[in-house]
Amino acid sequence: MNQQTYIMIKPDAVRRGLIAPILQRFENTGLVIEKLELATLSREQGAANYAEHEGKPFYDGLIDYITSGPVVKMVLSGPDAVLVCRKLMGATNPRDAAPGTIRGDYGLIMDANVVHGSDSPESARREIELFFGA
Ligand SMILES: Nc1nc2c(ncn2[C@@H]2O[C@H](COP(=O)(O)OP(=O)(O)OP(=O)(O)O)[C@@H](O)[C@H]2O)c(=O)[nH]1
Ligand SMILES: [Mg+2]
Repeated sequence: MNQQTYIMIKPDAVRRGLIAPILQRFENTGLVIEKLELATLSREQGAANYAEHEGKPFYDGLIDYITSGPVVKMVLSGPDAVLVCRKLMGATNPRDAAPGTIRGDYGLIMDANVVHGSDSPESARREIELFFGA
């Protein structure tokens, strides 16, 4: 099923100069990059993206981190784009992410796990509207 997903290269990866190799991984799949923009998230945008985690012990640190510097925001599209990107990214904790996945190859710790990707088509719609408008 052709669908869109929202992907973000997180601040730690941008700081480390990893935009190009990470973009390459997504392009290698054959998914189409529909939108691409460098920006620093406001605290409101960070909070909206991670609303499901409000109140958890790691929440404040998560918002500090995601707003700590520029991110690369993207919309990718293609067959099963949400699932394809989640598989390519690997497990949330880079320690558990398989080699060959983006988090497995470029990440070390849960608090700075390199990339964000929508976890369902519904999340994708919400996040694309949040970050790129309707
Ligand atoms: N320190 C800590 N951070 C967590 C924990 N659970 C989630 N996080 C952070 O919160 C982010 C969002 O969590 P989830 O949405 O459950 O994981 P995810 O969908 O793989 O990650 P995102 O693509 O960033 O949304 C993760 O990427 C982690 O950085 C936790 O138990 N401890
Ligand atoms: Mg998530």
